[in-house]
Amino acid sequence: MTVAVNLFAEIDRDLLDSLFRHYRSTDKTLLLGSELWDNWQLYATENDPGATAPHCAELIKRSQEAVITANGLFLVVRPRVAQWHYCHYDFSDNRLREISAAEFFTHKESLITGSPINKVLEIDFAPFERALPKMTQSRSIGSGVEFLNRHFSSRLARNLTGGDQLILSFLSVHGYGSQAFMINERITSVDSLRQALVRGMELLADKPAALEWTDLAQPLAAFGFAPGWGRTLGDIRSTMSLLANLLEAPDHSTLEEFLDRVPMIFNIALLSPHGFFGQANVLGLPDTGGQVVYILDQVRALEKEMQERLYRQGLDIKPRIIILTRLIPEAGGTTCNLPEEHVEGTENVTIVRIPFRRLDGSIIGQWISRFEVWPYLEGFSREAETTILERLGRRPDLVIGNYSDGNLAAYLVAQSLGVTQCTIAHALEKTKYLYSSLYWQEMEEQYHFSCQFTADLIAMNSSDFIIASTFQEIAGSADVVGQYESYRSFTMPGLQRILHGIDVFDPKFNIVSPGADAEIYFPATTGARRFADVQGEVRELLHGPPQHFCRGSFAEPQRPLIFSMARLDRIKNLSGLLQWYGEDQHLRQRANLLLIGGTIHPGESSDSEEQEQIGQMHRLFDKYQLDGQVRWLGSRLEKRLAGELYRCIADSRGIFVQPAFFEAFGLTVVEAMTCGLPTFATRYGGPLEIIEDGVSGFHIDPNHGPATAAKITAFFARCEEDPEYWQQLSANAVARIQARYTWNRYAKRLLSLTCLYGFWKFATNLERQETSRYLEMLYHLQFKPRASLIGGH
Ligand code: UDP
Ligand code: LCN
Repeated sequence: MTVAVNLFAEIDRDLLDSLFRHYRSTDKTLLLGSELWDNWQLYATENDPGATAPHCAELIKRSQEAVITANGLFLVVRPRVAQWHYCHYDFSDNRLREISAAEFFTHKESLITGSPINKVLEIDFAPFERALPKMTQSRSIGSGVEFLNRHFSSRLARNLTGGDQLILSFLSVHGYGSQAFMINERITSVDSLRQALVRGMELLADKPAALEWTDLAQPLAAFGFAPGWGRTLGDIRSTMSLLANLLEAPDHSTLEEFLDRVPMIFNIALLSPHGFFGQANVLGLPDTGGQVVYILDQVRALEKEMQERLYRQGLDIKPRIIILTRLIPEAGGTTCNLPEEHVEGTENVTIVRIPFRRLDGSIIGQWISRFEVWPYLEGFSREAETTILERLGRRPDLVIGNYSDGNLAAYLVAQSLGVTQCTIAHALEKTKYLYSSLYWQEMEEQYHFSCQFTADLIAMNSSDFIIASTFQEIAGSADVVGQYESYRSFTMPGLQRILHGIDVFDPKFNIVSPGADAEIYFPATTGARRFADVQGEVRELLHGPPQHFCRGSFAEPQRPLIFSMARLDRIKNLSGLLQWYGEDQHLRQRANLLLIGGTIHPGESSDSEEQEQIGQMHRLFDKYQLDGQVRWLGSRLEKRLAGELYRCIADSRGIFVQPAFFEAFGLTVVEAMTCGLPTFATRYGGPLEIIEDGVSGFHIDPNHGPATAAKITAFFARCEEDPEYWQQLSANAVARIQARYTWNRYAKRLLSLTCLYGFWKFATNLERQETSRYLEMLYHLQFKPRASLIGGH
């Protein structure tokens, strides 16, 4: 009996048969997990499911979907994180068997195409991965580099001579321009390296501790050492002793510590083409939110950490970072029409903007939705590559892609330059839109998912490592499918069938969580640090007379505030929150609602989804007569103002609500919690992991508005009885963020990962030549023809 059929072993066969027939009687051909569950509950109340009902309930809870045909039922079961089984039940002979993903897709596709398609492109990365080490435990997912270290270190240990030689070869490739690092030409063999280390450490043993590399460079060079071992005598000595230990007995923690000290990262290029990438006046514009905030905070933290590392390594090199984004000539009130901008608060970080061009070379003037950028990316990447080389005068040490478009561009640049590629998704659209792959053809005109999902597959499979903000982003939870996990296998009928797209057990996945800018976001209780200079402006925003950019004002301003801020995307569901509030009289009596997002004037928006949401917001204001209790600000806030706003809302004992149908990570959640606001956030996506429900905030279900409104009302009621309760939630929120979500920790980890993957790429040829040829075909034969169909270029 196969694994999947074992899943059914504890369930009475008659019960299964009768339940499956019940599903068939719904006359639906496709049932989602929630529909399977609801129908099971209905079935169980109307029938006597018998003693095996709990096992059956468990199975249905773990079922993702079912396809029903005249003769059979196909069930997809995910018994635990990242484990998938496809099963078929035959109504004619009651036979249950496990089938392949391909067989399941053939039948699923026929829901769209009318009859099973046998010949369609099947994409399968599994054959390329056979020789690669894979993790097996789901708790290891997202800690890829630790796994690789353990795996390869034991191989190094088993093969001592080869391992030593490898480390020597690795050291000999490091340098900057004509300057070699770590070792010079005097060290030519492992033996000479060992001897040099003994002599070096002997020399240092007698020297005064205050000496630095410059004082010791000459005698150490005579033994074969080049700069990079450390600035202070103490650091030089400990780096040498780490290497000596490593050569004696390789173990993963010594290896990790040593590699972290080798100077390898001087320049980084980041690619983030879509949206309005600027430092002011952009947040809240279409396609412009957390990714911009993330990257600007990230580069500040990375530059600081790179500077500190290089200083400690004893090198006087100034690290450089370039962010490549799109130049938008018609940039509204933003700076996105400037070809270059220095990033504030950094020494050497620059934003360089490159335009999108049509086939004839002419420049596109206006903003383009992130769903329409595909035909321009190849040209963009080519110009980006030339620019990077011109600016840096050498290849970057790392190329980081951001979001689907930036990751595809990073693939093109990193492949061409032969450098390490890191992928950061920020958000994968596939799980955001229901049926986005099955009904791709119907959505193609607006969303072009055929391009996006193919680009995602290319980037995921080409990158050397992937950074995710949370575990759930990779592999979800017991109940929810992970964003990357959803690319494991899926079908886009008539276009492609993905049998093995990405494996979440691949050690390339690493969780590195971002934070919130500590200069701007800090607890409301830290009185002396508060931005007193903008508090008047905050009061105006909250209680000032109506302005061109706002609707509503508070008739009872002393009430606490419920606050939410997001781009006006449908998925962000600000209008949902407005509706829950409008419908719940108890909540309306306890608190006012403040919403910040988009613009209140449809004519000022160029984005169709945003326009539709603006109309919806106004309709709800009118329907529930909310103008005295809700204030909606369609304005873009300067950063310090935003930080102080969160704190002022905390002063009023208010809360933050994140009502999205899905939120990949959720920087606003981190910002609000950092400022000490009790936060209610969607249970779909990152907030599920950021918040511990009932401890450092609350999870809400955006599909159950009335229940959410009741949960919020109950919170305010409890706070009224016990004012300490608000305080306790607030303190727990601050503590949670400080323990897990800070940029300082992020930068250290990202740079360590870059060093470690750099070493393993060198050591084991993880370059995957075969995969990269396969990816090239996918890019040229599948992605490009689809991209060329997008109009206007
Ligand atoms: N933001 C803002 N004004 C707005 C909407 C958003 O300043 O009208 C900021 C918000 O403070 C946060 C970011 O944009 O820093 C949104 O990030 P998040 O991860 O919450 O969502 P995203 O927009 O990336 O989906
Ligand atoms: C995109 C999103 O949708 C958010 O959930 C993230 O917080 C943001 O990017 C930054 O990664």
